[in-house]
Amino acid sequence: MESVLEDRDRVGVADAILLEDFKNVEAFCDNLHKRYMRNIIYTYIGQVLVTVNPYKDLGLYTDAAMETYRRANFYQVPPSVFAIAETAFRSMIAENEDQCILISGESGAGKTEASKQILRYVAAATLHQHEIDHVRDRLLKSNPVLEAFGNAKTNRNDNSSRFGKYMDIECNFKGDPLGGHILNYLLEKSRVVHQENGERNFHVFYQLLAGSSEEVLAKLHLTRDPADYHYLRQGNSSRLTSVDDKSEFEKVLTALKVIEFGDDEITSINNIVAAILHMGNIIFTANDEGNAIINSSPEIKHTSELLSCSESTLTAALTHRTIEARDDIVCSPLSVEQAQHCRDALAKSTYERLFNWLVERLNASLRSTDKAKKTLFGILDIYGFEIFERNGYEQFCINYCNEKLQQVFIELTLRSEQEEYRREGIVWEQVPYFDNKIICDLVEEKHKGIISVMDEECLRPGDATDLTLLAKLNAQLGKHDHFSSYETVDINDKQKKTFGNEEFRLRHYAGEVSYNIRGFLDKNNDLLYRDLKQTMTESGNPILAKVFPKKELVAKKRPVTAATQFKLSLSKLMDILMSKQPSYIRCIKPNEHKRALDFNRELVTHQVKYLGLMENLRVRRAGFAYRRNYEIFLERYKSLCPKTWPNFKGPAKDGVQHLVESLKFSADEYRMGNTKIFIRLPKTLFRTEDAYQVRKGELATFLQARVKCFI
Ligand code: AD9
Ligand code: MG
Repeated sequence: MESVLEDRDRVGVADAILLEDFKNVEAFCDNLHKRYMRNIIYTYIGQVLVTVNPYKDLGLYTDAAMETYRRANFYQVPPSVFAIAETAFRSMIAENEDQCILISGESGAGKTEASKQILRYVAAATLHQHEIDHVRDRLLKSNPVLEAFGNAKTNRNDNSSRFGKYMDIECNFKGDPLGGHILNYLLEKSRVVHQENGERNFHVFYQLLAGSSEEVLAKLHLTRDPADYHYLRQGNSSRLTSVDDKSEFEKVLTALKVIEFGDDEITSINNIVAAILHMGNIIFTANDEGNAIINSSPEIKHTSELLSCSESTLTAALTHRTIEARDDIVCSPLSVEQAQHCRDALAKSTYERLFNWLVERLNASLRSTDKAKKTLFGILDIYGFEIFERNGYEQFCINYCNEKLQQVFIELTLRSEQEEYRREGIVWEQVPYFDNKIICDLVEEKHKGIISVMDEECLRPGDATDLTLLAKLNAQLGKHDHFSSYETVDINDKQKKTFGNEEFRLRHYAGEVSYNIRGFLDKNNDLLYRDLKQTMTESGNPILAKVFPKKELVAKKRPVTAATQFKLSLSKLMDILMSKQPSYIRCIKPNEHKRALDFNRELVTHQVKYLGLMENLRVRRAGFAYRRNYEIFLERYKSLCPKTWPNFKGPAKDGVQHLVESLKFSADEYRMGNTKIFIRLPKTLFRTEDAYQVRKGELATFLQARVKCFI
């Protein structure tokens, strides 16, 4: 039975394409609402899956539930992430084509949860064999490890991804996983040293304190209480009701064991994490000359011990800066403020490099030794669009990334729709839609975009500051439709008073965001003084020695800025995504309170609009709402026409032709494509479906009567 057609009065339509009033955002949201209140969180727009975060466990992801989707036809089972996974998986095997699942939506909408279920589904897809089970376990266990180090509580989401992740599962021709590869994007490392009120540092810090044995804790010179650490207490939110740090840490340790991390590796990791906590507690005071000195001797002692470097070298590197000028080497003392900045830079850089090392280490353990040809099944789960009270450099990068993904969505959905019409030989009507390329260009265009202006200002010797950067942005981009700031807005504009004078505002596809310019230059420069680098290259901790290679010290070229690096890695990601067969999951957040069964109409409508779901729907409906392969259509409705019942011998297309004639479809109601029938309006389909239901009832009564005759 075609599940998308069932119970439309009670639970709405499972595919929004069947909505009578498909241009109306109200009708679309009504449908989502109706379903959501009955715990149905999934709805399709054609092949695109829309999900609304239920904020409670609905028992949807049991092994039994997974089994119902195995080899099931997309339209014959209720909408689900599993159906998306199944369809992509089947098409990977049948067509030998690389796939990718793109999951988008704002922070807290449910992307990471969806990505985990997809991974589970794909990893569990085939029979058990020792070698394959091994790969499967490692793929699944990479998640808790990366989440511990890369996720944190924000004011939007208690388990917010603070890095972008693209994972390829490498499969053989049968779909068995042979290996995997993870690409990670821009970790929000500023969180290591600072958290806004109500937020936390990365989970692993709290987990280490809550979950380590007394013995380990003593070795790391740590206490149990997060409030003892400057890097953990700034958000005033170190305990979470929704997360048990202790049991999460156990899961992480188990996962590390499954991935075959050695005890020595785990000790090295713990030492680095603990060292960062001690580092945050190092206090600088000014000596008589106003230069920074370190008074807190236990902290520097523990830090250097755990980083396996010399205490005196680390002390010197945190309080001095050596500059090589021509043939001269000048060592100058730092002020207290500079030294604090240096300390934070070291903490951030050390953590970021540890994270990158972890990803590399996971990749090494996921690397396939099998020489067989592999097809790739990719899953993209990246940080969602963010608007906070105060938005900084990180939000700028995250939102830019979301603009790029929206581009891919527009390009691929419209393109594939056009291609389908062309393939089927059906005339296509153009649908207008908002193309956000203009915003991507504003950010990334060479020589003109925000990133270029920022890089220029970073390279300018002398007196460049965040405020000179803002002035330059105003001068160069002030006239752009999607850029504004206090300076560029007309004095008579009522909006003017809503601008802070250290902000610029971007009109994103998802809404307006004001970014505070403070910290932009520094974060973009992302420099670590040479003295600190040198200290770290001498570390006896094997991970640190690896991630701070000596060759970095002799590199003459200035490293590329953080934003340019991010731009380059996103551009590579776009190429990866474009080269694969995409499937989409669009996640919607129903309310701001992480509450179940709370459907905020305004909030949902806003997301539906900016995600471009209405355009998506219009494009799908531009000509024909419903399309189905001739074989499937005929199989379902063959009982409605004497010529096709009980079986039609001949091409399915001819059978369908008889069927539509018998059902008296008018010429305008449908088109016969090369492999599919296209039906213009849902009501035609519903009429057919109703006739089918009646006929099915008749048949059932008839059969029952017949059975009775024989008893
Ligand atoms: V962010 O951009 O990384 O900040 P995500 O990834 O979109 O965000 P996430 O998947 O982490 O959001 O979901 C947030 C929370 O919503 C989860 O921690 C769950 O508590 C809850 N959630 C999300 N999806 C589901 C679901 N399908 N079933 C039950 C869910 N709970
Ligand atoms: Mg996430």
